[in-house]
Order: sequence, then structure tokens, then C-alpha cells
Amino acid sequence: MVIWDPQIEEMPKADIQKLQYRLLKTLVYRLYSFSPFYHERMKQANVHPDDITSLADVKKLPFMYKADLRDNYPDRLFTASRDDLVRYHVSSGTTGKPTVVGYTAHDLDNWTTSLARGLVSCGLGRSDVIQVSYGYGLFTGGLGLHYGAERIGATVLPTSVGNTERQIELMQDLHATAICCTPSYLLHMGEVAEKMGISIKNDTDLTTGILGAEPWTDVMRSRIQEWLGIRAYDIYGTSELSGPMFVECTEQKGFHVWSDLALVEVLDKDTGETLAPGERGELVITMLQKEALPMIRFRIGDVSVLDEEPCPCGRTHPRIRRIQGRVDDMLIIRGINVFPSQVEHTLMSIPEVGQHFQIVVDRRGALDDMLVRVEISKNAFSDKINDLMQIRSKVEHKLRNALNVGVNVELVEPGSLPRFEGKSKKVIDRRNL
Ligand code: DLL
Repeated sequence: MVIWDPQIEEMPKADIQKLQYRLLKTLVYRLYSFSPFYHERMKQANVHPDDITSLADVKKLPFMYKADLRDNYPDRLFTASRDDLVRYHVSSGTTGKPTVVGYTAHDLDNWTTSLARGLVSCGLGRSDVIQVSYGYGLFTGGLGLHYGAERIGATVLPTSVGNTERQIELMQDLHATAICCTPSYLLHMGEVAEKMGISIKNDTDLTTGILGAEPWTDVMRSRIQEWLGIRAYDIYGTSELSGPMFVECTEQKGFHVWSDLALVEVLDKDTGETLAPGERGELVITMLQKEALPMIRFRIGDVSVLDEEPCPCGRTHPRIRRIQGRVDDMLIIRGINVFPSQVEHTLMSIPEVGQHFQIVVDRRGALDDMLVRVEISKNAFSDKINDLMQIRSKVEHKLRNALNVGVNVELVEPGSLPRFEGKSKKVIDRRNL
């Protein structure tokens, strides 16, 4: 079995924990001494770096939330100087403001290393042609996997998203053996290929899919594997951690969390208590080596289970199982994070829009489709079709700009959407994942 970096990946558990403790201690001292934000947070939580005397003491440290990044937009949480930054990525925040992530050269190197390990762990190497069909724009998926794939010596085909027919032609002509994209985009590709008279299973060299950035299930995996004739591996990460970081190994039973880079805890979302391996709870991650945007006890909002059982692949780093849901209401539409609060924020800034709206998410073919039904305000209500069309395109345009994903808008009469006495149900998700 090929392992990218055996010294780290097969390190005995006791040594990993010593290394983690050393890295945590250094990180906490650095942030307490040099970052006003972390200094203040630690003071409020009544914890001093000297109080961290074992790895378990990580529990004493305060949590961080996505809202901290929003409140410090764009870069007030950065702990590297502008001169040391070499890259930005941007992802959706919980309201109008996006989340900006900065990287030093060392951060990019560690991110690339984590993906190199992950790609090797699912069997890829120098002889592979890896088609990267995640977005390269401000999203982390494209460039992250691009550099990871180059690091292992594979040949990269950087197709990014869209232009699906051309993607399929290139996949065939350049003999791509692996594809990195969202599971729903791969399903869409499969359908488009069939319309072109091409079977991905029989007419291409594709053997491997590195699929993630959105929730999917093992049942979906079986279907994809059978239909497209590939092995499909889950890949997980978030912008705040750098981007995609963890890929399943050939066992296909969860992601190894590289412990020299990340310390993972699973907590009860309500009490904040640490749960034992095997118990389901909210993932909390501390990035042990990040320079530009360190994250301490970041409450990602994803639900999973920590698996400390030895893995037959030989890697000693713990695994987290497939992501089982969110603790908040974040939706993922074609791989892009969308918070209902962002939709509300945008709609409420448009005077022609009333108080009520509803989000309906569906699957059209293999792709997500988002419809926002919007009550028009009484003042703006008109029976002239032209006026209504103008308002509709204004709302669509504003939502597309704010969310980075195309949305259909349906204007409805004032008073026509359901009203609720208790919690309102603003989202109807009809996707059956
Ligand atoms: O989605 C990074 C990424 C790129 C992961 C390419 C995998 C492949 P964000 O846009 O910040 O980053 O979104 C992160 O997406 O908190 C999860 O809720 C969800 N997510 C990501 N991967 C998975 C997955 C990228 N494999 C948010 N399964 C995370 C379920 C996933 N949810």
C-alpha cells in the first residue's frame, strides 16, 4: 500500500498526541501574545496559556464561530502581515458579508500536503490524470485539489465547473482517470454524457471520483459506483480550515483527520461537553499550524462521529465518518453554502419586497434548483406585467450577486404565503439525498 508520508501518517498514537500538545501550546502562546482578538477571548474565558498543561486542556479554550469571521470582516482576524499573505479565498457568510480566508506560503504548503496524503490514500498517483471540476473562482475546491494533485505528480486537467459537454470530451480525449467535483455535478455529467451517446463506464478511462463539498449518502455512492463504473470517495473540508482537507482512504469508511494539522473534537451541540469516540455530535476543529487565519475550537456546524478504531489501511490518524447533517439551517446549493439569513438580508434591502418569503429547493435532473417565492409589498403591487417583470429581475439579480448561485424568483401577492404561529418554516427542501 502506498503512503505519501509514512513517518507522519503511521506515527504511533502516543507520539501524535505529544506532537499535538506541543503544537497547541505553541499556538496558544503565539495567539495570546500577538493577537488582540485571541488575547481578549482567552481573558474573557479566564484561561492563560500556562493553564494548558495537557492535550485534554484544549477544553479550557473558548470556541470560535463563523460569526466571528463575519464580525471581523474582511481580515481583522488575520495574524500574518499583508506581505506574508500569498492567497485569498472567499466563501459565503451567514449574512450579506462573505468569509475571507487568507493564506501564507506555509499555509498553502500544509493544505497541499493534506490533499496529497488524501489523494494517495484513495489510490491515486503519478500515472493518474485528475480532472478538477470544482470551481476555481473564489471557491477553495478547484485550486486546493489542483495543487494537491500536482504535488503527487499526477497530471491535472483543470476544467473547473460548467461547459459540461466539453468536459466530457476532454475527459475522453485526455484519458482522465479521476474526477474531483460535487456528487451532484458528476451525476449531471453522467446524464449529459448519455445524451451525447457516451457511457462514462464503458467509453472513458475514469476509475475514481473525489466527491464532496455537499452532503451525500452511501446509497448515492453505490449508485454512482455502479452506474459510472468508478470508486467514489468522499472529501471534506471548509474554507475556514483552508478548503478541502480530508479524503477517504480505500476503506471508504470516513476521512482520516491529519492530526499534525488539525485537532478534532466532537461535542454535544447543546451542552458543549466532549463526546466519546463513536458518539454523534458537532465537529469542533483546532488548526494546529495555520499562520494567517488560525482557528481555535472552531464550531463548524457539521455533525459526525469520531472513529478512533485502527484503520486497516495502516494510517494511525483518527477518522471522522461521513457528515450526517448540520446543527444550523445552512443549505448547500450546487456546492455553494447558502444561509436563509443571507436570503432574508438581501430581500429586506429591496423596498418592493414585503415581509414574507419562502425558499423551495428541488432537484432538477441531477442539479439543485432553488426557487425563492417572494411576497411583493403592498405599495409595489401592480397589475402591470411589465412592472412585475422588472421587480422580479431586480430581485433575481440581487440574490445572485449576494449568494453566488443562480436563483429563480416567483413574485406572489401580498398575504398569499403561509403564516406561522410558532417557528416559521421558510425552507422547503424537496431534495431526497
Ligand atoms: O465546501 C470545501 C470543499 C471543497 C470540500 C471541495 C470538499 C470538496 P465551504 O464552501 O466553506 O468549503 O463549505 C463547507 O460544506 O461545513 C459542510 O457543511 C459542507 N461539506 C463540505 N464537504 C462535505 C461533505 C467547501 N463531503 C461546508 N459532506 C461544510 C457533507 C460537506 N458536507
